[in-house]
Amino acid sequence: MTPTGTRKQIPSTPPLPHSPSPPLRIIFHIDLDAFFASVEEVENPALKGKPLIVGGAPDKRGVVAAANYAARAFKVRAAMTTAQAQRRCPKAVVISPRHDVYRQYSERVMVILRQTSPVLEQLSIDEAFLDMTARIPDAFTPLEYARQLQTRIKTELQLSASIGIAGNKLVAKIASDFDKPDGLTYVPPGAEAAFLSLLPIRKLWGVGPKTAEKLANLGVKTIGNLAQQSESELVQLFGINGAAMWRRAQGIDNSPLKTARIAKSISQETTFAQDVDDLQILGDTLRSMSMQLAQRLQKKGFTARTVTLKLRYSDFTTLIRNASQPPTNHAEDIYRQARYLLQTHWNRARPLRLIGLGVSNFIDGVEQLPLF
Ligand code: TTP
Ligand code: MG
Repeated sequence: MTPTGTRKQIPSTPPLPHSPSPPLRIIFHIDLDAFFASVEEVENPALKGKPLIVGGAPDKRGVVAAANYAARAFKVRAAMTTAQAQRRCPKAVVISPRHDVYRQYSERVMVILRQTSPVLEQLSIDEAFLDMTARIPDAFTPLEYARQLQTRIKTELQLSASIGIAGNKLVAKIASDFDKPDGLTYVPPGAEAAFLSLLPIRKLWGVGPKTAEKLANLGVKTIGNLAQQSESELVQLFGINGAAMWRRAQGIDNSPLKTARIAKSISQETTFAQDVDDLQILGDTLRSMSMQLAQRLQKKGFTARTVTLKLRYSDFTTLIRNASQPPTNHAEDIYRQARYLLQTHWNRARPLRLIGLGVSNFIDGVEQLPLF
């Protein structure tokens, strides 16, 4: 804790003398190893073990998105130009990114994670926090349970992941990066500050290159150095960020997981270049939208009960009408309802500037978001 004398000088952080200490949490941070490159290895096992770069073409000033660990041994890193990467590792195979494929693998990983805990915050395509508080069976330690999760991802998807386990998001994320690849790092309660102390300040959230330079001028290179600074001095130098930085350097972070609401409706709409009164054109548009909605439903593993049609006339008056049916994710069913709604509700004397189609009332839905 801060000495009382210094805390008084900090206008931006309210004093917390009597606030109860937050309950102990168990947070996992899972980050896949060399994700794009690892997916390419799964898709083509002949690549395994060879230096591999996923990135833009060198002659088109492309950059490295991911390099497997064999390529990293040659100091190939993400974000360097592919040309430079090839100079460092001439033997590396270079593959153009296939984002659709990576997204599919990512979704499969997230399904496993969501089965492990529904309290999930996805941070990027290959990483997520899981709140595991009260979700680890008594027979397991957090470390053993994380190892099981790691093994499951390996067995089911052939992907290797690193997991950090700690009492908060900040430390869990730094821990997952601590022993990559295939890492498993547990920071028990009370050990946060000691774990962080030897790491460079750049590992801390909110410490960018400029802040790091300013800190280095004060002789602050490690997180431990930062933790030893006086909070008030950091506030003088960095304002409110100084106080936040000081807290993080002690390993303190009470931020909750930002769990996304699962979308419970999906919709599409088209504004026509010119107003349309041709039933054929409207029908074709609805058919193509039905096919796309069905595909999106199938991808999410949902079926929907309700189809919603939106019509906007040239004077901008807008009509929204629903019809329900047994749950479906077939384009034909959606289209049939869409046609029925169009024929029932469209005043053919009035051309349309926009048509929209949506599906909602998902069969395993929890929460309904407004359509359109
Ligand atoms: P990261 O998790 O940062 O990197 P990584 O998974 O390749 O390697 P690590 O083992 O260190 O976790 O990013 C995940 C994916 O995001 C990465 O595989 C490719 C993509 N990505 C880019 O496209 N550009 C970038 O600059 C970075 C850093 C990542
Ligand atoms: Mg990764």
